[in-house]
Amino acid sequence: MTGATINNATVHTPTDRTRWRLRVDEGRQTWHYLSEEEHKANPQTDIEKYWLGLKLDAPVLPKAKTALESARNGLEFFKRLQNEEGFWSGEYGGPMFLLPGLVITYHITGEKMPNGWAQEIIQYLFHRAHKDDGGWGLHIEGHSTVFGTALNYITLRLLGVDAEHPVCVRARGTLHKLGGATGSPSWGKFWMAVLGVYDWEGMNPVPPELWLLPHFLPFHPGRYWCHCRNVYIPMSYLYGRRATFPLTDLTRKLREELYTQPYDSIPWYQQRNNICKADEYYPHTRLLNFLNGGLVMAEKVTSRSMIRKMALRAAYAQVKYEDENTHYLDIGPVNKAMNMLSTFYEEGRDSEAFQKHLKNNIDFMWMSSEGMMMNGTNGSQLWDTALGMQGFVESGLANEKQNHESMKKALQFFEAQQIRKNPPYMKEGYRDPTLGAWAFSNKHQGYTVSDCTAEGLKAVLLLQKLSYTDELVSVERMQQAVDIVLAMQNSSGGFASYESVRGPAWLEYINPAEVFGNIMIEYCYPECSTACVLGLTYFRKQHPNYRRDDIDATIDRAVKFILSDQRADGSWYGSWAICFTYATMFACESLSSVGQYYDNSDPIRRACEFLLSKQREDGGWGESYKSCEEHRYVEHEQTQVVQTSWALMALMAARCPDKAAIQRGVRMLMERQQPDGQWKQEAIEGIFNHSCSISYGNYKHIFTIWALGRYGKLHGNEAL
Ligand code: LAN
Repeated sequence: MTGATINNATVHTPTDRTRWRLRVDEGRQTWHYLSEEEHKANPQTDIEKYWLGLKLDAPVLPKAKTALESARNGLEFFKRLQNEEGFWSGEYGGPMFLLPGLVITYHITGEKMPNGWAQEIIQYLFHRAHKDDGGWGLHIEGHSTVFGTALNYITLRLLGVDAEHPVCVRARGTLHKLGGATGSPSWGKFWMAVLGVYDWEGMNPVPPELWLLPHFLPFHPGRYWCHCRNVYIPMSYLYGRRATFPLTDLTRKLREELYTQPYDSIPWYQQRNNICKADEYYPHTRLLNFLNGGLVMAEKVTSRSMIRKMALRAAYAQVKYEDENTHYLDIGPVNKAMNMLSTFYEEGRDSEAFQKHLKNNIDFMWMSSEGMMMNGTNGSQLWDTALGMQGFVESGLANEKQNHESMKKALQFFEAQQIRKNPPYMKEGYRDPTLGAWAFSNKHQGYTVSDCTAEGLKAVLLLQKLSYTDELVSVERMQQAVDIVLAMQNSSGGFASYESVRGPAWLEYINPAEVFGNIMIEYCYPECSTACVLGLTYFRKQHPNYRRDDIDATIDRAVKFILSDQRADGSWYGSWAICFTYATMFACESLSSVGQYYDNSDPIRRACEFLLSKQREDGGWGESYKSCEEHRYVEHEQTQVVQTSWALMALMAARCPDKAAIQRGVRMLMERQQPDGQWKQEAIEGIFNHSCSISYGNYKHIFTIWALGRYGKLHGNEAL
């Protein structure tokens, strides 16, 4: 078998895992492959060993007899993973459509990847190829699809893996069984077209002219959900100029490998709406197909006109605003690669902008025992740390001497990561204010998220109340965070994710992405709404005079929204983690914060009954990501510590009188705890857009400690 060589090793060989280091710098987290000498001078830390799956010497802890002891042991272990800046890093993979964009972009721009990347990306894809058919899906737990299989096959080939390597042979077989790459969803068609292995004629138009329309129109792209908007900006730019990589020997071969018939015989125009059934989650509506038909005709005129030139300028201006507003990190990994490619075409490889892009790709890369993946964002630093803190404080563990240092460091992190200004191109780039907000990852990416701001605020309020911490975040700065949250409420009373809802619901009828649901506009979520209710409630308790009427009214309306979102069976549908268990926990938290409990609230009673009806033999709960896809509760084959923690937290917040059920759940968590205090990774925890799962590698520690701590606080130190 042949294979390209990197540093004298074939591309198929893993790197020396003991040479990887995770650096942190002002909230950024980046993995580096060190040389032999550098590596010897810097011993690996527990954090690196843990995430690389190497053995670490965490001591065996005294066996926990009570829930609080178990939480304490959990925190003892988890603290080992906190870094010197006070935050927790973590794996945030899951989606299988991110690496291909990056690798295709490196290939087209002729850039070399940093040491170790190519080898480890190959390892990751080898590891993640499905055992049964050798293909890849939309996400790590999903069945093989054309999107996953075609794009990851291309990735392996571009990185130097031979077409006759057994992994490629099997994947190609599966791709052909699925009908070949012509059946790819539109985002896959796009990446293949820029690489020159798919014909642009086989893709529905993504006209940059949309950016020339007046903003008052309800379908103006400035009104889309920011993730959707930011993907279609560079996509429209690259489509509009039909940016295509010139044919090479390798891409000529790919043209032969990806399809079930000769490339030149494919009727491209007919492939526009050819989406493999295995891929389709949200089929095209008739309205969308009709509009696309019109756009194809319009394209014949506009693509050669002056208007196109103006439109490309307008679209590229949006690329620049996004890059400048986010320090060239961009909102997520999809537009990160597309913006970098757009910059290459518009400004060239030597431009400062392109070099800035190149430098920041590393923020998205995550090294693991399986190899290197691309994270769903540039990390989940703020989110994980803010959630963690709340459990540590609630349980009382934060007051114990051995934890003071850890809490102080976390507070420093929140202080350092609060965003202190608005984006430089706010109005032009259709952005909302960020002054006072917290982002999901760090301030450099710098997008306000409603619930991250609220959770950040809550964590600061809790930490600054501890007897041994200083006031690092002034009242004025907390008020700025409150202002951000208050401004984000929607007319329904609910809170959306990054912005308030800007466009009409019917825009979803023209959702062209086929593989995701609910991506066109913002929606209100019980999870985000709860975080905002709680953030404001905590703030009001400590600072009762600031914007009191606004805060009271906002909380009232948000609670009404949460009540209105309850389903007939007593549950809530969760959009950001799996699924009914997750959202029901949030809803119980907010309702109990306004005095609704099992004995005085019918919605809470129904929520508890729903959760109790899903408890399993071993005392735990276990829900599959299929719940999110199918919008009905689907059991996972195994119970999960993370969902068990969510259910327990909900039942305890609701003051559910069935103590025996709660105790059974608590016991299950304690039984799964390892002698060194950690919990092992189980099934994937998160989800987005109804169809794609995503890992929250820290949840197995954050929520177990929180649930056990809550039990300890409620019931004292009783032996279990
Ligand atoms: C996230 C991650 C965090 C998540 C919470 C804060 C948990 C949530 O409460 C609000 C929404 C938010 C911020 C969120 C939105 C969508 C994201 C960014 C993701 C799930 C992580 C990855 C996903 C992003 C859209 C992935 C790229 C895919 C596209 C469809 C562009």
